[in-house]
Amino acid sequence: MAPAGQNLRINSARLWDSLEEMAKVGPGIAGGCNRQTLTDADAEGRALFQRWAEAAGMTMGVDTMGTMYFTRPGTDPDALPVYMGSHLDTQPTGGKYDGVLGVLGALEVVRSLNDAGIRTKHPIVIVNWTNEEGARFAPAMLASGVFAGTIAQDYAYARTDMEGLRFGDELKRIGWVGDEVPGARKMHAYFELHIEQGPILEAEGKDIGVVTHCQGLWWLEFTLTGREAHTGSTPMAMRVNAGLAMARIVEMVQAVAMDHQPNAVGGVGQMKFTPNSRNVLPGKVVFTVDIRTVDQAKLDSMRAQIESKAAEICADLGVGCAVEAVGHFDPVTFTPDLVTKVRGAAERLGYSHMDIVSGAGHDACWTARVAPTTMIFCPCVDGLSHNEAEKISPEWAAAGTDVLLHAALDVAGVDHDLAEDGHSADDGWNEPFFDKGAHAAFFPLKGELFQGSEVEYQEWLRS
Ligand code: HGY
Ligand code: MN
Ligand code: MN
Repeated sequence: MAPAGQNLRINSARLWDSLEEMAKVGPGIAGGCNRQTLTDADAEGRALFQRWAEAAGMTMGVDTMGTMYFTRPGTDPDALPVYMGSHLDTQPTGGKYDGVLGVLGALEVVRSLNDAGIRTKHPIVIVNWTNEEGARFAPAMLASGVFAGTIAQDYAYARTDMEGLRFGDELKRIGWVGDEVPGARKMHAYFELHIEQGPILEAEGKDIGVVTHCQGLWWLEFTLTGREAHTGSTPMAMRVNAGLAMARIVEMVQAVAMDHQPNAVGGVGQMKFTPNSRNVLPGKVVFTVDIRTVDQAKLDSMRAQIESKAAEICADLGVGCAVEAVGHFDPVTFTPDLVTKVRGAAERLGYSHMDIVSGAGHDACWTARVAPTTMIFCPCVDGLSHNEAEKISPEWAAAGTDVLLHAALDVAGVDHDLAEDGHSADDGWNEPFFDKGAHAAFFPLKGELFQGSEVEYQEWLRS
């Protein structure tokens, strides 16, 4: 007989409805999303998710970085929880699925377990990490970095956006400063479902990416200092042109990345001219170079070459050059045992799959430092992401979430499948039962969870 719960599938229509509902919060201008971290839209998305998770019988905890944790009790209160999640914040011109699929896919797992009346030995916790994107406040994966102990919270709170607003002040303004110490929670395992954000799975015709590694990353913020001068009346020989230096550095970054092929990338996505007036040569140019590769030696070599060549370019032009690393993590190897669980779940479920390295960074890159961790990918159309036209299919979303469900069940342990007692979600049965161990009552088909003593539970039943 298949292990308990093995015939379970998530409710694909309900998952898709949740994705579409969340996408209405902080809409973009071209069909995607602009729900940047710590904005009012982010606050609205957090509140919506809290309502959904609490309706699924989960209880919320929040840490001082605003990261949200929702717990579904297990039957063994001493067992460390199995965590799963991702992020609800988006790029300014983001898609509907980057990060969101991982958070709402985890919710769908819990909803499906509730429907089926399945209790797990280990508790299950869903996580929404604050500021994964790093678009408004660098670096990316900020809250998970604080959780993993690799970024100091004071540093995080002091980060400012392009308008000079501080992370700590904005978190307070939207009312999501929690009381938990980041990292105090211990994880039995962490799973992150995410869209691939690249073209490989779709091109190979695969439903599931079994993620084995993630590229390492440097974000090098350059501040070039020129001399503000009239673009019309300043002779070419008299210019101290920070804009020209920036252009040469961008070209050089492209060349360095190409010299480190295969499997290395480099580019610039953000720059700021000051005073940014069309007829004034910039006095200051600030931009961030983003370089990535899964090979540690290459990552270090690219950084060293870019910094030394940039200094030469600026010296040639008499432009001041300062550089600060504002984001970094080394290449990540995910936990082989969990990778095997993901691969096994895909196989049992009959989904085509392939091993893959993540090009993008994820919160899992930091949790991998403190707990057994792995990721599950689903394809995305043309590999497009960080673009409002980001697209996945309901089938891909469902397949990835089914694999999340079964890989997590493999680790969390099915302690009791009420279906074995002849009950199922179809017969409308919703006889509650009280779990002495978990101190939790369970209303399987309503997804409600009462937590308290048996006496309180009896009173609750009579209420
Ligand atoms: O930059 C990244 O890879 C992620 O989207 N934050
Ligand atoms: Mn993401
Ligand atoms: Mn992203």
